Amino acid sequence: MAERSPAAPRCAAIVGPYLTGKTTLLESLLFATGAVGRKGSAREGNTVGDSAAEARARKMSVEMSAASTEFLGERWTFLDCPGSVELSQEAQSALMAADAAIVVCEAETAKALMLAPLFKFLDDRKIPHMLFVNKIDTANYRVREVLAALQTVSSRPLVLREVPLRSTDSTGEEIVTGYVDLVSERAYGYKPGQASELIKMPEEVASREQEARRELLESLADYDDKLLEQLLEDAVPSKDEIYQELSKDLAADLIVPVFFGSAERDNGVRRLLKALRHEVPGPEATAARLGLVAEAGDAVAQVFKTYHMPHTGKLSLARVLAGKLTDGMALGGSRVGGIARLKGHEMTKLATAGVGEVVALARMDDVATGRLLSTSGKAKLAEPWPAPAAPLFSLALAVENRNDEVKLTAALAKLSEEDPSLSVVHEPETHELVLWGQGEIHLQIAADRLRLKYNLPVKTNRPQVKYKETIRGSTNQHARFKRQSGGHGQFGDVHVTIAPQPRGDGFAFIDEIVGGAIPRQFIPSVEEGIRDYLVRGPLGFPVVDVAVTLTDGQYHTVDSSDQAFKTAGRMAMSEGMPKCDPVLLEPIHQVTIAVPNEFTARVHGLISGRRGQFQGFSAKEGWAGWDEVQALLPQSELHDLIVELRSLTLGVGTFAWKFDHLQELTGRLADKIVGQRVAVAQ
Ligand SMILES: Nc1nc2c(ncn2[C@@H]2O[C@H](COP(=O)(O)OP(=O)(O)O)[C@@H](O)[C@H]2O)c(=O)[nH]1
Ligand SMILES: [Mg+2]
Repeated sequence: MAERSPAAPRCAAIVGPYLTGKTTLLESLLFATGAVGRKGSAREGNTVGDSAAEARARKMSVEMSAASTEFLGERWTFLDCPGSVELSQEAQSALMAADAAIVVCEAETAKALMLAPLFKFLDDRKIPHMLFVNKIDTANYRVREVLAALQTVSSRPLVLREVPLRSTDSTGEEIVTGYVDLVSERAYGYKPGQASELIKMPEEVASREQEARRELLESLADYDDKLLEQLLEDAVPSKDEIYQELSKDLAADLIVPVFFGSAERDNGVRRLLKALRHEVPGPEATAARLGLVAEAGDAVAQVFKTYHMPHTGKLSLARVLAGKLTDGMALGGSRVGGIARLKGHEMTKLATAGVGEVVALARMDDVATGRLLSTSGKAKLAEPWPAPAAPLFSLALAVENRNDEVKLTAALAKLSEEDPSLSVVHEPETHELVLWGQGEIHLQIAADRLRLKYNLPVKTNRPQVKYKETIRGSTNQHARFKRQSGGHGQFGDVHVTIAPQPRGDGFAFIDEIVGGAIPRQFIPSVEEGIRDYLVRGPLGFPVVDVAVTLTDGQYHTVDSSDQAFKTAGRMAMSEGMPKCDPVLLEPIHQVTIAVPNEFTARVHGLISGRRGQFQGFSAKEGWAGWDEVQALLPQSELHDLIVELRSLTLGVGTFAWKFDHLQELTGRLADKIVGQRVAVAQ
């Protein structure tokens, strides 16, 4: 290929399911490019990608990690993303900022479905991506079988860029020992920890190589008439032409080139690097993909991740999409208080950062993830930023030391700034601080952070369900509050009728006092006393849907007061309510469960097993082969729904929910809930 001037800094996100070897691949990419002298390993927990204490503690990636390196004179930033479905928001943010994605998967067929949501995101947003089939050293399936399985979940054709060379090892197992590059038609033998060596093409692979090359060219010809004509005439396109087609089709997300190798053994990694170098589009193409509109001369940076570091404070990770950033400049209304390039937790200060760079901007206090910063303040992206994932799982948090409550609130604000799929709610009814997120692991990582980063050990509990209670019967109740203590006494006397209201109508207070049986000015106090009572009814829960009519009463010119009538109102309720056949109300949510349709029948079982009411299902719009099941489910059954749903569906099933109505709950379950409530109160 012709010599070219160095390209602008580029950025690739490393994404894919959990444990496929992404962090190991990053380590191998850094090693191959000389950014690290000695490779860390995921098993030993000393990789660049997993340098956070929480990652080390859990032996898994817990957040996006950026590492910058140089390959053949060109700058690259790799974004190692966590693979857990519970942390997919991180990957989405990284993909927005990257020029391309390296999708890492294992040489497996059974788990292909796990890639469906990721491919969908990439294709919906036309993000260039290549596939790296990792762990080829221990593969149980052939690359072709893996591709066939993965093709069922990718809307774009997966196109092999290389074919494996195999031989039999000493134990009689067939292993992959190298590859043939389908464009250059050169064969390479793997060498552990080193670049592969050029070898003579083994004769027995020649026909397979020819066939695979033909398939590659045919895939490319689907998007290029000139190439199609050439193929029909049996002409052979030049290598340069093929490389150009590959770059063009990758940039437009028309095809997904497929590579394989072993990140752990550094096999196939330099091949991947070369493909990145030659085929991945630059930051201008990414700005165009995102629909950047900026004024001439504007410096523009997209913030795609926020970190709060113990010593450096807030860092906003940003991709420069236009112009040049300078330390100290005003950008999007904030002053840039430092620019640094990252390699995991290692930072290198820069005075400026040009187009394509991925840098951490320090002390941009008012800047949040997703913000597009520009000097003019007017730059815009047409592409919408991914919405924060809706909450699916929650835990109530309590600090072990009560004095730490203020610190906890501040730390949680930082955590949810770092991770928009995490949110915090103060529940006034239950007095709980509830942390919402994407699953059990997600929230445990948050708890780890509180402990390790903020020195705030917390206890986590299943949050209380917001039960309510109401009544099914009515009663007339008289109550008199009278106290004679020395000079000034207290006197209030009320007659009320307590009756149920239709579901959802709430509380009503009706004043039917005529002829001044209770003077006007005391009536609001009666209502206040009644409302006070409603906070906790006879079953121990907030009371709803009750009408109280004040029908009659008496007063005393000297001894009556606001306080006396308030107490009388309250007394009338606590004496009258237990006679009105109280009943527990449980919140019922409207739930929409989304799953690949092979699991729809099982979702039925899941709903009935959780006291749910199946309402119907339909094809999920825009998701080929997926269904959406509608159901009504009690809130108490929603707590770990996502856990069971994921275990049924290889992790891809999800749901959306919203409160629908309150429903009477009687019988053993109700007795148990009330019993527990009474026990807590005593
Ligand atoms: N056999 C084999 N194991 C690998 C390879 N790459 C990674 N692993 C192992 O797979 C596990 C998960 O690796 P990691 O990089 O943390 O995966 P991630 O969750 O995708 O970041 C670790 O135990 C690695 O040692 C590989 O190429 N071959
Ligand atoms: Mg990882």
